[in-house]
Amino acid sequence: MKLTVIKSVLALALLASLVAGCDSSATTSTSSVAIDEIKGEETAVLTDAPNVPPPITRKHATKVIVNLDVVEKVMKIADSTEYTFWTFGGSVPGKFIRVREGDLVDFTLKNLPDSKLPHNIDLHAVNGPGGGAEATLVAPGQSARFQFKALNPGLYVYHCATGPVGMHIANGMYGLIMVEPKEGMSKVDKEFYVMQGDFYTKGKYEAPGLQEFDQDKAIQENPDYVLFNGRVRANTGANAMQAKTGENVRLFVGNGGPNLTSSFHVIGEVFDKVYVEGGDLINENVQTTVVPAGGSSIVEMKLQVPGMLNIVDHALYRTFHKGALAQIKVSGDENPEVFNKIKTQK
Ligand SMILES: [Cu+2]
Repeated sequence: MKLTVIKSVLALALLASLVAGCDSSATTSTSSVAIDEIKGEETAVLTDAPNVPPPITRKHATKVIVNLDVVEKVMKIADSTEYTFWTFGGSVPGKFIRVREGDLVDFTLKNLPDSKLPHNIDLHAVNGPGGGAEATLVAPGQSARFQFKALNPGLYVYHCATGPVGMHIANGMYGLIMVEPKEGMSKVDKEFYVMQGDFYTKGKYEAPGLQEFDQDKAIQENPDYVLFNGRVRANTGANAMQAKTGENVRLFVGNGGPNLTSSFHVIGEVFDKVYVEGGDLINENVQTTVVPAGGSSIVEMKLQVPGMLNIVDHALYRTFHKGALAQIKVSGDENPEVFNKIKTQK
């Protein structure tokens, strides 16, 4: 009799635990489906540097259609110097792509008919073979399509991975894709896209005319140009990025390489926040942040005083002799509590 009772109690306990187990697994799987459930579809807004697409405001995952063209074209690398760039979308760096964690990205890469070579794309945000490289290898005039789930939030480099890979990257084939976390990013006043790359030409820095790629210099990691946004003075002077005092500015920073690591620095400002390597880790009060080749960083700074902010690679020969300079023009009232030049009597 006693044994029967014990057995019944045990059976009930087992049943209860099974039911509880079922319940908890049912809850987990339901909530994970709810987070990632794809509702509707939209076509991605793609932008050229220094512009970024608007922040994502939707609270659900969707199918994001990305159409990116590979364009081989001659452009100025300096005022009197031309270079045959290979690009994602017609400029260097390539188009900025912005999606949300959990989105299904439906990606089509088209290699324009007048290209001379096959190309593909490896997006570092992809969990899958070659980051999409195998699925997207396309000859001139062809296109290829694949889908991936944006599982990991963060700022990721994408690049061409067609051999010789170093050469395709050295010719400008890289850009950034931001996967916003599902809870969104903090609000800021301005956002800009700044991407570094190193370039290797037969002629010296700013030698006039159309310059060819120099393989030996690339192997020696001895670039003639180290540039922000693909051109000497791309975003300086009249083309500087614009902001105002009191604004909080976010820079999405990438480094295509192919070779150099960037010591990314803004002269006359402090990074209040750095998303280290473009991931979740936030560092605060940083002077110079490392951006490796094939890596990224997100930096934020509240602009305190007016003037021209110089964005540099603090390996400074690259800035003064190889072109690594971009600028943010800050307008607004002086703020003598933060910075005040004292007049001295002679
Ligand atoms: Cu390529």
